[in-house]
Amino acid sequence: MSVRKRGEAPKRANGAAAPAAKPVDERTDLTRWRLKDDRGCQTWHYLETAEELKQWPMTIADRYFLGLDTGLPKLPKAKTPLQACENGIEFYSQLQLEPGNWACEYGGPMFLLPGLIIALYVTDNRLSRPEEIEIIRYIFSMQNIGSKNGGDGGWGLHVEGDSSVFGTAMNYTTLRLLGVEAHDPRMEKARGCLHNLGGALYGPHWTKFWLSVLGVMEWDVVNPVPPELWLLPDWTPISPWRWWIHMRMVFLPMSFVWSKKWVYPKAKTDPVIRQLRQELYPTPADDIVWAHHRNSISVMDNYHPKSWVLNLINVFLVLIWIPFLRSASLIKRAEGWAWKLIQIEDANSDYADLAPVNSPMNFLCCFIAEGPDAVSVKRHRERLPEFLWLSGGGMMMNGTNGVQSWDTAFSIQAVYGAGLATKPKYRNMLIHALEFLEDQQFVDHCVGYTTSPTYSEPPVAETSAEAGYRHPRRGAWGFSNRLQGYVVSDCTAEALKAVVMLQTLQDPKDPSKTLFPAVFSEERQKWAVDIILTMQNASGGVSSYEPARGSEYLEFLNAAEVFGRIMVEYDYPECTTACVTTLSNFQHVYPDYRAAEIRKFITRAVQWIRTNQRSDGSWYGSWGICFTYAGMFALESLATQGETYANSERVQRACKFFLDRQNEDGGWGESYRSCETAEWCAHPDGSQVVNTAWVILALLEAHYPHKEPIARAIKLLMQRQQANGEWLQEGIEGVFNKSCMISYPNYKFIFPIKALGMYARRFEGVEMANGH
Ligand code: LAN
Repeated sequence: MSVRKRGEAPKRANGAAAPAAKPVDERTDLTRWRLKDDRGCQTWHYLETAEELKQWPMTIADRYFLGLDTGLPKLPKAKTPLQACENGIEFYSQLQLEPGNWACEYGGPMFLLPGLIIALYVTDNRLSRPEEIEIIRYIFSMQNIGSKNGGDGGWGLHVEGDSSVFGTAMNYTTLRLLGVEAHDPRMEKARGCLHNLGGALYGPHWTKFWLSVLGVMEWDVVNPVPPELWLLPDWTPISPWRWWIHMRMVFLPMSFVWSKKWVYPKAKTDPVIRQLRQELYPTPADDIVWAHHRNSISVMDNYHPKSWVLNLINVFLVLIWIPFLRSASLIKRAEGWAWKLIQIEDANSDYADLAPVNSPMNFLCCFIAEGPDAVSVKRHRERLPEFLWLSGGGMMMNGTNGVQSWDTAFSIQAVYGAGLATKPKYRNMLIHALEFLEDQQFVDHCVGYTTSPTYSEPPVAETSAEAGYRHPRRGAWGFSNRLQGYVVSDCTAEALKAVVMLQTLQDPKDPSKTLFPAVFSEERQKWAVDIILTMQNASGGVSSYEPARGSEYLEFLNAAEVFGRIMVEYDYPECTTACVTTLSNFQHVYPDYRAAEIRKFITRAVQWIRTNQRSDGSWYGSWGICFTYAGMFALESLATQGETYANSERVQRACKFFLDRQNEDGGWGESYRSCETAEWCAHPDGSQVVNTAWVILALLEAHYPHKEPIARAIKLLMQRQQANGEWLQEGIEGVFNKSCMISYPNYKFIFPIKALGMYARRFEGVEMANGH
């Protein structure tokens, strides 16, 4: 990937000298882009020369991701659900990448690119020009224009959201930093929208943070982010190590930069920054009393208003703590410890970091602490592009550095669940996927863990400062890849489940043999189980990255305004089910390993699932939209205990919840508003393939006895399938923090494939090839 320092040719002195070509209308030649997947590290490359193009041909997957014609043939029309399932696999298998994983765009949030572009800008770095051109194109393609969300010209928190100050101020700024002119009609429209919302001053905390770094705002406008909190003894109930991992890992670098009050050194002279100071506010920036606007926030951004407790704390910090008590020595100690923790995070992930919010921030911290030429800065700069993803609509920033392990585990499970894993045709694909998972399991401990007082074998959930507060990780999987290195409970469980499924599959011709190579040793499967066993909360439920470490009362300190339920870990039916079903499968294979603990884990977890059901029969989903997603998982958990429609009032209620909401056409469609409001909201576009597949799977798990409603839903999946076996993209599928949506494009393959195959086995007498 070519890296150009700002100021180098072609000359674009920060917008002072306008670029020769109009950047807004530029686009690159999509046929020159290639996705490189190096053991799960994914980057997009633009090939400049004919020679390069010859050396590196385009793959079907490249073409698919870029929205170009894949040239894949029409398949014989599916007459049965099983044939539709196989046609789906036929298409989907073409998207498997060289190392054995699946990939996809993972966009949705509209606040990620701005952090990256601002961090690069203030450190005098640039992306390559083709990347910049495609980013500009993407941001414009996500603008609310025409019929999109009222067409007011702004951007929302996420791609489908209504315009907010966060979305609009940040994306407007990004476009300007990338060279788009203020008089571009789309920018004028965006400014109008921003001013109507009150201007950038009415943005949430993260807007104020980044714009202060850029020198477009002044630090007085930012509510305090004191790194001193990291000095609190670990036993205090509000210590940051107890917060949800994403919040503490964003708070960490943010507190370092806030404490330094660091500002882009050229802010005063850079014409674009001076212009932005005029463009982002309805009144001239020089007249603004910044300190008066710490709490200014537009209604469109105020999803989770700050609590009175937090407001009080902020008053104390601003009026008393900062001016009178925050001594120089304390500041030094706090910044020093925060810096140490930042270095641990960088070391543990080879500078990839947890997510695309903290990664650019850590990059900036390294720049501030060690200067532009430091190894840390260079390595960050090299790894940041792993968050970028190119689609037909331009270049976005993914919500993580990929979906590698997660989608690959689910893909294996889909083929297995469809009863087709023994088919010779799919063998290579599955072996490849299995090998990928093998390569991605974490086999090393975190920095400082083995020498910490909390080290234990098998591991326990305890953590300590010496371990960088990390949860033990050896044997686990993350959501993306091995280098990122963060344990996720359900990613570990779903990956292990896929491994156990394949490695125990009997050869149909000779049942004394297994069909797949034993890529995983028994020991490495047991490591994964050891990790899962550390994940359970006192409630019996399971959270995402760690068991809950703090009380829900910490939500009083939620300062982000735009998200809900972010301060601590919660119990999730999705994560809980993944662990229950995996442990239960594992126990069948290794009945003696930690047997009593596994049984206890499962019993308590399923009990939690039962208590988490709402009176209308549903479960609220936190990571997919929404009741359709969680219901599928919860019913799978209950099924492991033999609790089904025939014997459980609870399961009957759950089925009724879904059947009451089935559309005329046989499908289900659920809007992301369900996540925001915690009430069922029908999708405005009607039935969605992914929601429909989830409900089919839920009803199948429930052993719902009547074929008719499920058959109608299956028909919808078959009707929506294209001649080449694919399904087309519909509404967004995923969510986090209640308010932000994120896309899972492979779900439209994974879940219909699984649903069609399972249905065929259940209702159409298709023999189960899995040896069940
Ligand atoms: C993800 C993506 C995957 C997701 C599942 C595995 C599906 C879930 O079951 C557990 C939680 C997890 C791992 C998850 C947590 C939050 C993430 C990392 C994301 C939704 C992807 C993006 C999001 C992250 C917080 C985005 C950065 C934004 C901040 C507010 C810091």
